[in-house]
Amino acid sequence: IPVYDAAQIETKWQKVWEQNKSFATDTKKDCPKKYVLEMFPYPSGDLHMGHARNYTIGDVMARQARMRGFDVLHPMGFDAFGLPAENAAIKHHTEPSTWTYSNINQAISTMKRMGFSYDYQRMFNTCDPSYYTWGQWMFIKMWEKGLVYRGNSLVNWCPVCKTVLANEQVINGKCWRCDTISQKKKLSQWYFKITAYAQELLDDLDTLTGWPENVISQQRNWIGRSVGTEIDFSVLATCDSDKLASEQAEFITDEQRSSLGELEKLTVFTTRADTIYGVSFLVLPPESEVAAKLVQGTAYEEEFLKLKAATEKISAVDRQGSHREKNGVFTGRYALNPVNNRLVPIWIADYVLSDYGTGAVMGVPCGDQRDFDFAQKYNLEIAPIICSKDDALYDELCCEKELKVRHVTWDQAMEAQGYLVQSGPFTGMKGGKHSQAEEAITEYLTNKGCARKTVQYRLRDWLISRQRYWGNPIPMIHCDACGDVAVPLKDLPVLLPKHLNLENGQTLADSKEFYETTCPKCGKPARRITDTMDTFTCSSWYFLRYCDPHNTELPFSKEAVERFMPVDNYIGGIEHAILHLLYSRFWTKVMRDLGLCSIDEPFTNLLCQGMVRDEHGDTMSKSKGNVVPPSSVIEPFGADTLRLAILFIAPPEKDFDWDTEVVQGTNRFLKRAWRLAWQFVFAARDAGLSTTIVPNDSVLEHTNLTHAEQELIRALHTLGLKCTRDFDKNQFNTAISAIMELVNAASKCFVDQHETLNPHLALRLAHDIVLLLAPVCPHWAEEIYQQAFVDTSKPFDSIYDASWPVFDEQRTKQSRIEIVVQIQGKVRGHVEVDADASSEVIQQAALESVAAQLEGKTVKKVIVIPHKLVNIVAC
Ligand code: ANZ
Ligand code: ZN
Repeated sequence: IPVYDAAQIETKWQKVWEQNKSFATDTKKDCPKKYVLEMFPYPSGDLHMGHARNYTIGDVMARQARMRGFDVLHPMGFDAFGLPAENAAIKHHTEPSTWTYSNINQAISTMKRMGFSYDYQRMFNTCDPSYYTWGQWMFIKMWEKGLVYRGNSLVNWCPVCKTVLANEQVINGKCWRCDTISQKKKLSQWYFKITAYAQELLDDLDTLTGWPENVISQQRNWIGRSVGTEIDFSVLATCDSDKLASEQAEFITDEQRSSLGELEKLTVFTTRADTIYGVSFLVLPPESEVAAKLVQGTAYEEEFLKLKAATEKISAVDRQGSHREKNGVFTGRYALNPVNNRLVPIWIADYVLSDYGTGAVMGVPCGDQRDFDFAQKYNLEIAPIICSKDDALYDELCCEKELKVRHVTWDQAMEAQGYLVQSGPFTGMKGGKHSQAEEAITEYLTNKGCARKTVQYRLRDWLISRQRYWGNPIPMIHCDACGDVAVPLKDLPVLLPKHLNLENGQTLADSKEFYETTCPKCGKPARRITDTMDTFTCSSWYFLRYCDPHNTELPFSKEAVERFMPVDNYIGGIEHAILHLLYSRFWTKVMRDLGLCSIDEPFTNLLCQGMVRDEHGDTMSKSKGNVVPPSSVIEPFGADTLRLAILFIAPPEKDFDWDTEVVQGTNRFLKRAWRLAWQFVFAARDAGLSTTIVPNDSVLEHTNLTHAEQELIRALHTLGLKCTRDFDKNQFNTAISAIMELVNAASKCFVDQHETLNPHLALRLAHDIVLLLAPVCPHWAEEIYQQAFVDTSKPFDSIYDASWPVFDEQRTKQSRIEIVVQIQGKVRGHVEVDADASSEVIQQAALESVAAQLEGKTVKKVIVIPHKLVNIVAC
C-alpha cells in the first residue's frame, strides 16, 4: 500500500490542475451554471484561518457542483484599494502598490497551496487600472442619471484616518477601521443617491429567501421605513414671553394670533399624530439653523451656543441612546399647536437629530420616554392624553375632552396602546401607532392644510468621497465657469499618480501633476477633483466583472452577466450584513436601470460563516499573539487535513474554538480511509477485476453476498444519500460524519470477514468513498482516483469530471427485519421475516418460533404490530 505523503501529492495535483486549467469556466456551456463566490479579501498580509474557513466552504460547494454536472464559475480576486496600504507604505518606506501587490502574491500562493479551485484566468485586483477604469465609467453614468451629487453637509470624520466615513462605517459611534470616535465636520462631499432605492431595497428583501434572517432584519432596520405625519406648527413672531405669561395666555384666539404675527413654520415628523393634545414642547437639534435664528441676539443665545458646542462631541448613536441624560435650552419662543392654538414652548435639545424626519420633534412626554425624561428634568408639563383601561386615571378621564389633569402620576411614559383622554373630539378613540385616533387626527389636520402623511427612511445617501490617496479617483473636474464636469469617457481612466510623498502627509489634493487640468467643456484651466471613491464602491460590482473580466468595451457584457448572475452561493462574514451587502444590492439595481444587466438582486443564497477563535475561545489577533496560521497545519499534515478539520469541527455558520485534537483526529481518519481504499482496490485487482470499471447496483445484486455484505450495501446507500443531502444543506460537518461512518462500517466488515470482502463490493465502496470525499479533500481523492480508477494511458481526466455517485432510496430499506415475539407481554423470542411480509406471514412465523413454549396451551389472541412485535395471549 502506497504511503500517504500529503505534501508530495498536494503539490503534484495542484500543478496538474493548473496546467490543465481544470477549473476554468465555460467548459460545459450546455450545462446549467452555478456561480459560487467567497467575499474577496483585502490583501493586508497572508491569509488567516478565517479566510481558510471561508474559502474552504466555497471550494467544497464549487467542486461538488462541478461533479454534479454544473458549469461552475468560482472566481477570486483582491479588494486592493484602501487606507491600510497607505499606512503600511508609510511605515515601511515603500509605495502602497508595492506593499499591496506583494501581499497579493503571498495570498495567491497560499490559496494555491490550499488547493482552491478558482478560475485563475479571471482573477483581478481592484487597484488594477483595467478594473478601476470601469468604476469611473459607472460613476459617470450614474452622474448623468442624477444618482451622484455633491453636497455640503455635516459628515462623519475620523481624526486618525483623516478622512470621512459613510454612516454605515460609523459603528457604535466609532470608525469601523480604527475604532476612533468619529467626529462631525462640515465638508463638500460626493454622494450616491442610495435613498432613491430605499423602498425597492426594502421590498426585495422579501425575495431573498436564501439569506439568513438576521441579515435581512439588520438591513430592514438600517433602511428603517417609518410611516408617519408631518405637522406644521406656526412660530409666533412676538417673542415676548413675559408678556404672554403675564396675560396668562394659554390658548391664543385668531385675533391675538394675527396681532402676534407668524415668524415661520416649524414642521415636525411624528408617527404618533394621535398624541397631538399632549404636546408640551417642540424640540430642535442644536445644529439646526432655525434654532440659531430663533435665539439670535436674544438672552437665550449664549446658553444655546454652549449646548451646541457640547453636542458636537457626542456621536449620533449616543445622542439617540435612551439612557444618556438629555440636555436642552429654552429659546424663549412659542409655537401654536395647530389642533387647538395652544401655546407650545420651543426648546433645543441634544436628543433630537438633525438628519432624521424634518429635524424637529413635537415633545409628548406622556407617550415617549425620551420626552418624558426631558420634561422631568426641565419641569415641563406631562399631561396624560392616553390611558390604558386598567390605569387609575382612566375612569376619571375617559370622557374628559378638556385639559383637566396636567400631570401624570406615572414614573415612565406610556408607550403601549391605550385610549385617548383630554383630546377634544378624539377623546375615547383607540390611540397608538397606526391607530384609529392616529388616522383621524392626521385626516383632520390634513383637511385643515397643516399636515401630510409621509414616509421616512433612516437610510441616508451614501457618502463616497475620501480624502487620501490609495483609491479610485473620482472622475470629475471642477471648472470655475462650468461647475462640476465629468471627465469624457474617452479620457478614462483617470490614473492614480505614482510617487506621492505620503510620508510627508501628501494626499492627492497636494499633487499638482494630478489636479492641474483643463475643463472638458470650455477648455479653460480647471482643477480635477482630488477625492477618491470609498473602497466599498470597488466591491459593489466585482461579482459582475468576474462574469466577463477581460472586457475592454464595457464593465461587463449583458450576455455574460445573464449567463452567470445571480451568484448562487455567496459566502462571507456577518460583519458585511449591512455595508457591503446593501451597497452591492444598490449597485446591481442601478446597473439594471442603466440597461447594463437585467437582474434585480445579486446574491441568491448567502452563507455567513462563523468565526475561528483560539483554543480558549478568544478571537485570534496579532496583538494577542494567539493566531494559528494555516501553514501550521498545512506543513505537518497537508491542506486536505486542514480543509477536513475546518469543516468537520462545526457547522459553517457557527463560531468555533481551534482544536488541535480535531486536526490530529481528522488526519488519522484521512490515513485510515486512504489505507482502506487501497486495500479494497488491491482486493479487487487480486480477484482479477479491472478497477476502471466500477460495479453498479445490478452487478452487486447478482453476486453472492453474505448478510453482513448486504447490510454494508444498505449502509452505502443510506450514508451516501445522507452525505449528499447534507452537502445540499451546507451541513458539511454531518456530511463528513456520514462518510466517516461509511468508512468505519466498511473496515469492520472487512475485518470481520477476514479480509475476504466480496471484491466487487470492495471496489464499489472504495470508489464511492473517494468520490464522496473529493469536494473536501481534493488532492487525496484525485491521487487515489487517478491511480486506481482511470485509464492513465488516456489524456488527463480529473475526478472533477467524474459524476457524483448515485444512491438509491430503495436500497436503504432493510430486506429482512427482526420481530420481537412476546407471550403475555414477556419477550420469549425473536424471528426474522421479509421487511414487507404481511401480518399473516409474520403471525405464522412468530407462532412457529415459540411453538415449544406454547405446548399444551390454547392461543386466545395474537396481536401483530407490523415491523415490531407480535404478542401472543395464551393459557
Ligand atoms: C411625537 C410622539 C409621541 C412620538 C409619542 C413618539 C411617541 P420612528 O418610529 O423611528 O420613525 N422623532 C422624529 N424625528 C426625530 C428626530 N429628528 N430626532 C429624534 N427623534 C425624532 O420614530 C418616530 C418618532 O421619533 C416621532 O414620533 C418623534 O417622536 C421622534 F407618544 O412624535 B414622535
Ligand atoms: Zn469650464
